[in-house]
Amino acid sequence: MINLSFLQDFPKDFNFGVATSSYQIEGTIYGNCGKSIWDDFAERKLNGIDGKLACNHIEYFKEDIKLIKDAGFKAYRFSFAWPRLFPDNNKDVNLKGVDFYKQLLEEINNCDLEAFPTIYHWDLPIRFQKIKGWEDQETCKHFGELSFFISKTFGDQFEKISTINEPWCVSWLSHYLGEHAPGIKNIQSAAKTMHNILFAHSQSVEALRSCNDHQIGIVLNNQFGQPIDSNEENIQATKLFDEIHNRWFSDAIFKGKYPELALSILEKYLPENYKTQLELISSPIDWIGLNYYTRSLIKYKKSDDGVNYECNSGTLKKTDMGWEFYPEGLSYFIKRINKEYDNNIPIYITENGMANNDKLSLGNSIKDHDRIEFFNIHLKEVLDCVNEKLPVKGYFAWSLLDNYEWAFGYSKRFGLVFTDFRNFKRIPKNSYYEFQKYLK
Ligand code: IFM
Repeated sequence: MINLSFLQDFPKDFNFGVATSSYQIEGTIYGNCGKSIWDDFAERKLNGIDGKLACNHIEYFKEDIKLIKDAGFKAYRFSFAWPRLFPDNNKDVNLKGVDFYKQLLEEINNCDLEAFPTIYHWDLPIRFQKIKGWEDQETCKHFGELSFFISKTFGDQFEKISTINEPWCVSWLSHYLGEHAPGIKNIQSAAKTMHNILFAHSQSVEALRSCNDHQIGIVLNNQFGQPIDSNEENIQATKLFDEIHNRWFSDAIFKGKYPELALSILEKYLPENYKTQLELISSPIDWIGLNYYTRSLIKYKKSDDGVNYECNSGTLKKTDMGWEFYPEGLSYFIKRINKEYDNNIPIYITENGMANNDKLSLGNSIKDHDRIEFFNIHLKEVLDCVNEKLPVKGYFAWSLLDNYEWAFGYSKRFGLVFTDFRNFKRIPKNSYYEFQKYLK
C-alpha cells in the first residue's frame, strides 16, 4: 500500500506546508475587493466563470487555518490580492483589505504556523490593463510601491516573502499562448512581459530591502522538457523550450543574463536598456521557490516568429489536467539550481500536487489514492535530495483546498480538502489524512 510514512525520515526542521493564492480562494465579492484582469478575462473568455465566490476564504479563513494546523503542517503560503488592498487607484487603501490580511496573519501566527506570503499571484488590478499591464514598466514601478506598502504594513508578521509567483505564466502563458489573463497572443507582448516581470521583481526586492530585513525569494515554475526522439531538430527545439520556460528566469536572476537561443528570438522586442536592468534583476535573493508539476515531450515545429517547437504529452500516468507523473523532473531541477546557479541558496518546493477527479462518496470520504501516490513519488525525490545534503528546506502541497483553477474554472480539483462550492463546506480527503498521520 502506497503511503507517506517516510515523512518521518525528513529532518525535524524541514518545513511542510500547503499553498494557495488570493484570487483562487478568497472570493472577490467580499470586502470591497476591486476588479482584476482575471475578472475581465473570465467575462470575455470563460463564460463569466470567475473568482467572485471561489472558496469564500474571506469568511472561512479561520476554519482554513485550523485545517492546516490540524493536519500537522508548519507553514502556509498564500498571496496578497493587489485589488483588495488598492481597489480603485494606487493611493487609496481599502481598510477592509488591510484588516483581512492583518487578521489572517494573526491567525497564522497564533496557530504557530510560518507565514510565507507572495506579493503577486496574478490578480493584477484591471486599471493597469489600460496602460497594457505588464507590457509597461509603469506597472513595475507601482509593483515596487505595493511591495513597500506590504512590507511596512504587515512586515512584523512574517520572515520570508516572495515577490512573484511563476513569471513564465505571467508572461509567456498569458501574452504568447493567450491561455491566461489578459489573453494576448503576440510575441512582442510576450517578450516585453518576459523582461518586465523580472524588472518588477527587481523593483520589489529594492523596496522590500529598503523597508525590512525579510528573507526575499521568487517562485519559478520549472517544467522538464524532453526531446520526443533523438532527432537533432527535436533536441534543438527542446533547448529552446527549456530556455523560454525555465532558464530565461533563472539565468536572469542568478547570472544577470538571458540564455542565447531565446535571446536571439526575443532581443529585438526588449527595451534598449535591458542589460542595465538585468544588473538590478540579478541582485541577490535569499531563497528560491520551485513549483514543479510535470514534463513535456518537445518536437520541432516551424513557426514564423522563430518559436520552433510544440509540446506533447507522453504515455505516463496522467493527472486530471492531462499532466504526466514525472517525479524525476523535480530532483533534476533541485540539482540544477544547486549545481548550475547557486550552491548555497535555500530551495523551497513552493508548489507540487495534482488535479484529480474527486467525488464525494457515502459517508463523506474522498478516496484520492492517486494523489497519495503522486505525493509519495515526488516527496521521495525530495527526500533523496535532502539525504544528498542539498539545501532543500521545505515542501508546500498545492493546494489546501479545491479552488478556482484559472482557465479551467472549478472543474479541476487540486485540494487536500474537498470544497463543496454550493455551500463552502470543506471535507478533508484521504490525502489530507495521510499527511496528518505522519506529520502530527
Ligand atoms: O493553480 C495553479 C497555481 O495558481 C499556480 N501553479 C500551478 C497551479 C496548478 O495549475
